[in-house]
Amino acid sequence: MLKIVAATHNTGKLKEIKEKIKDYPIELISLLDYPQIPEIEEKGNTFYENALLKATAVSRFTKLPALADDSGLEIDYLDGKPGIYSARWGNSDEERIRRVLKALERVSDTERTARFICVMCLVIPENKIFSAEGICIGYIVSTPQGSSGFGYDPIFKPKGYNLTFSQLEVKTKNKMSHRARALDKIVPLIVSYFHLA
Ligand code: ITT
Repeated sequence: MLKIVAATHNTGKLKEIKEKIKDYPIELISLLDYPQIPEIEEKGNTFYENALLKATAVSRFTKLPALADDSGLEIDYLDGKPGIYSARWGNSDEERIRRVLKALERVSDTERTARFICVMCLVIPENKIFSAEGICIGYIVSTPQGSSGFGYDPIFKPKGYNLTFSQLEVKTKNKMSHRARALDKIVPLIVSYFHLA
């Protein structure tokens, strides 16, 4: 059994990652199992830099392969904001959503285009780094809809669906979300490197 630490406290991300690796002999633990790990400052300028920072810090601390996810929402009308600042856009999901909707008040449907980006990075201590990016395009609705998922899910409709991430079935989001796409690239690299299949 391969033990990997997910370098995250975000239970929404964890669920989605677990679902994608469930058929492999991987035990996924997370920062919730290491309350003593100091807060990692996300001081990078890109999703990749922040994912690498998180995975490197956690692999050093735990001496285990560490998988980090840095992700966020880029809104065209806001010149790509909140982007890498998506988690810091407010103190709770509700506050972050309110701030986005306020910034898009009276903005027409055609100008509400956005994309979710996810960069996943696996650091194997003193050995190797794997990374992968996934993007999901769509637009921001004007009122939150649905109750599943996490973060900005209630206000994001992926292109080609007339439902928000929060209204879609969990398994549908996990087929085409930014995170699903990044995982679909990085999981085979992990499986092959550790001979898991
Ligand atoms: P960790 O750093 O502990 O992994 P975090 O929530 O702080 O958790 P990020 O720094 O990567 O994660 O910030 C990502 C932000 O983008 C955060 O506010 C998420 O809620 C949001 N986000 C990322 N993926 C999302 C998704 O699939 N659905 C909704 N919101 C998402």
